[in-house]
Parts: sequence; C-alpha cells; structure tokens
Amino acid sequence: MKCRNRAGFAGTRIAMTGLALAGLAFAVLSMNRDSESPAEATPEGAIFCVETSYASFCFAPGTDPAYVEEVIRRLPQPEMLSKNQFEIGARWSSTATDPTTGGSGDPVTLTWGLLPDGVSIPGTTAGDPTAPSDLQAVFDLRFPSPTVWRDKIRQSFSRWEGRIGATYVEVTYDDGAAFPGAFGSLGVRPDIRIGGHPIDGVGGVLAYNYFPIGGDMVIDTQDWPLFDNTGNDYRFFRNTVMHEHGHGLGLAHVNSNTGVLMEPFIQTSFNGPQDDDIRGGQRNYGDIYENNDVVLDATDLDLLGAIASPGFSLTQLSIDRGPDLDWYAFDASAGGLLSVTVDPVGSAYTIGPDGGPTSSIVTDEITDLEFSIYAPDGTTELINVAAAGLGANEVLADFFVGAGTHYIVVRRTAGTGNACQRYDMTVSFDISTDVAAGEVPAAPLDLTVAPNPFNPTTTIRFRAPSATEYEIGVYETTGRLVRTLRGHAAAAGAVAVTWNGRDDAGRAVGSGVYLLRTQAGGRTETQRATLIR
Ligand SMILES: [Ca+2]
Ligand SMILES: [Ca+2]
Ligand SMILES: [Ca+2]
Ligand SMILES: [Ca+2]
Ligand SMILES: [Zn+2]
Repeated sequence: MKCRNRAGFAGTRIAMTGLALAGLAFAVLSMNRDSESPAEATPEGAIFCVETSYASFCFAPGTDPAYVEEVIRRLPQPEMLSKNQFEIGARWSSTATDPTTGGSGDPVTLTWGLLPDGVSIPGTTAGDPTAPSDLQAVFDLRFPSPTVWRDKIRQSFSRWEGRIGATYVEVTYDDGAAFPGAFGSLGVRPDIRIGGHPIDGVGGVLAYNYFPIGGDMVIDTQDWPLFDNTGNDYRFFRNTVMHEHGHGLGLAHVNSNTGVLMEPFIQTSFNGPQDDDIRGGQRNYGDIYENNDVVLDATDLDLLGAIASPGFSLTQLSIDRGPDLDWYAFDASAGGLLSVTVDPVGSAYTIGPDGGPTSSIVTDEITDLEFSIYAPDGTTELINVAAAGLGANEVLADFFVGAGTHYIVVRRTAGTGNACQRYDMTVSFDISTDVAAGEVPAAPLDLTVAPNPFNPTTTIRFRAPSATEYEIGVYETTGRLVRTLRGHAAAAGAVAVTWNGRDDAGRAVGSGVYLLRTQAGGRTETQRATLIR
C-alpha cells in the first residue's frame, strides 16, 4: 500500500514501522539534482493513513488508538490560500510549552536540543541505513572545537527568531526516546531533536527534517568536510540548518529566480531566510511582535525604546492574514506631535512550488495597508491614514495627540484573503516640554540577567550611578506588566535583585520570554530572559 504526500512536497515520504516512528513527513536538502531522493516510497508492511491537504500521517497496525487520536487532534485545519507562493504546510499546533498554540499567524515557543549519541535513527529513502546518532562525537572531533558547531546551530535558530513569531529555547535534556516522532515534553525531551548519522557520503543528501508537529532534524555526519567550511562564518552549515528548520516550521520546497532559503539545493550567496521564506514563516507564526491583535495585547513601543528614540524603525512586521490587526501602544505623556510611516516591504521575483510552474510576484504589493491612531479609551479613532495605494507608504506627520497612552493600529484596507504583507514602521514622538536644555545623559546601568534561561529564579544585576530609587518592571513580550520590583540603592555601585518567577499576586508565571525593564538614576535599560518551567 502506497502512501503519498500532497504534490509539491518534494522529497517527502512516510515510513512507519512501529509506534515509536510516528508518521511524519520529511524533506531532504540535497547538493544537486542527481542525488535527489525519490518523491515517494513504499513503506513496508500494511499501514493506514490519515490524509490532510498538508501531509499524510501513517500508523502501524495495532497502534494505540489514543495515540492516533492525539496525533489527529494536533493536525492543523487546512486553509484556502491565495498569494501564498511560499508553499506553506502544517504549523506547530501544539508544543511542549503550549498544548494549543492558536491558529495560523499566532506565535509559538519551541524547545530544541541535540539528540544523545547512540539513539537509533531509522533508515529512509534518503539513503541512510538505520544507525545510531553519532552527531556529537563526529562534529566534536571534526570542528575546531565542540563549541563552534553548537554555536552555529544556536545562531541559526536566533536568525529565524529575529524574523518570525517563534521563540526558541535550547534545552540540554533528552530522555533518549525512540526517534523520530516522540513529542516534546518539558523536562523530558525537546520539541526539536537534532541528530545525525551517515546518510550517503560527502555531498548528495546533506540533511532531512520532519514537518510539524515532528520537527526533528537528521544531519549527514559524513558531510562534515562540507559543514566545516568557515566561509562567511560557516554559512554552508548554517544555511543547511536554517533550511532544514524551515521544513520544521512547515515550509515546503519552492523554486525561484531569486535566491531563497527553501529551494531544495543549498546556496551560500545569501544568509538565512529571504523574503519568501520570511513571508511563509510569518504566515504560519505571525511577525515578531504577535500576538498584538487586541488593545489589551498591544505591543508596547515605550518598552521597545521606540518613542524615546526619534525616527525609531520597527522591522520584520506583517499583516499576515485578513483579520490580523497590529496594535501598538505608546505613552504620549502630557501630549505631543506624532509621526508614523508604514512602509510595505518586498520585491519582485518569480516563485512556485518545487517541480511546479513559477509565477511573477511583487511582494510589496500583496495587500493595501492602512493605519489609525486611537485615543486612550482604545475605541475612539482619532485619524485614519489610508490615502496611499498598493505598495506605497502611508505617512502621518506631526499629528498632535493629547495626554495618556495612545494606540497605532495597522491593518489591511480591504479583503479577507489569506496572504502575508510584510511592512516596516517608523515612529517618532516629540514631547517638547520633556527636553531640558543642557541635559546631561544618564550613565549606563550595564544591566545583566543570569541565569538565562532560568527556572524559577533569576538575578537582575546593574550598576547604580548614585544613591537612587530603582524599579524593575517584568513584562510579557506583549507589553503586559506582570511584576514590579522596587528598591533603594544606598550608594553608587552594584545592585543585585532576584526575581522568583512570580507575578505581583504571587502566582507562578508561565514559560516564555520576559522583558526586565530597569529604571534607576534617570536611566532605563531592558533585557530579555526566558523562563522554562
Ligand atoms: Ca551526504
Ligand atoms: Ca502582524
Ligand atoms: Ca497582530
Ligand atoms: Ca494604503
Ligand atoms: Zn529541504
């Protein structure tokens, strides 16, 4: 019995020989077309499959029905796509930190870690026989130091994190459960397990990766003579890891006349995710400030330093679907002049599914954007800025707003179609009464947070410029204040303040990224820290 994935998922197959090998599609990154693996395979033994428009999930006879039900429960609901040239697939609907992650355009937190050497990696049509993972032993030996290649993997996840609504948390635990297909579980094993073993010698297949909600990565350890190329800070290795994780985010292969990461053959002429890759990632997980769809979840521009810095630019933003609203809050203090520019981001190229036809696309003209300014009540619209057409900047200059917290809301002008329009936003706010002549800049606080990640306690350290009151606000990334820590430094010098991972009501807060905004001696600095429960 054959089990075929949907067309367009090149190099994918399903193999299922037992409960431990939960059926998860995977995609292969190759050096050249000659060594491309077959687009389908015939798994051994009788199986049955659950088909979606995204992938096939196959189970061995006798599989525990509860396990089957769990896998089906985690499947995303298909959406009708338009202008989604990035070949989007299933997203992470469930992770170790979040039983349900919402829908398309909602952010996700993913734990990742290295598979312990010795855990068996099953053979696939990529050419690899079943063999234990030897990634750590081989790469520790072949790279200049064990730190080097681990750092390149860290940098690969960081680069994705800076572009889409995904937060990555490195973990060192892994219980050695059968690979692949064991779901992530906090304190047990990561969502994304990275292993490796011999596949097909130097060249050919470099690596393959399972689609969500699998996400595991297998690297051909025989390709170390390629991966240890130091050019452009190990770009060959980093682009391989970032490409594979693109599959792990739910992106399939594409073909394009411009270099993009998700083409099936590795390129080193660019660094990491490109426009089409970012559009795909943001369509699945939103932009880097999601969720900010309602006034209570507005992104805090003060916290980001946007208002204090004239002409502050925010990048890697998008309206990723028809109903997406991007709320931004800022404190107008006693009132002042606001200027905002919303600039659609993109370029012209051809793109299409791997093996299918390509078509021309102009990605700064996907959908027409507009924005409005709202009063502190969050419902009174003070002005709507929508004069510019498709692809053109919307500009508001020197608009007076009164006292209190105000809001900028960016949205699509019309249509509910499912498409991702990237944009940048520049904001400046002039509170003339706050600028004192001859003002001396405050000394830096040299704020640090350690340990990070932490559980459940971390320590915030800074340098008080003089005897001063200080205040540390602990915020969620949406800008919601969860805890305020106040104190008094008796003299200039080092200050250490411990946060116990609890909110102002004494409740333990959940896993995730927190912003620690520290004010002392007229200076404000912010650091991020990740709590892993
Ligand atoms: Ca190879
Ligand atoms: Ca958005
Ligand atoms: Ca939003
Ligand atoms: Ca417009
Ligand atoms: Zn690939």
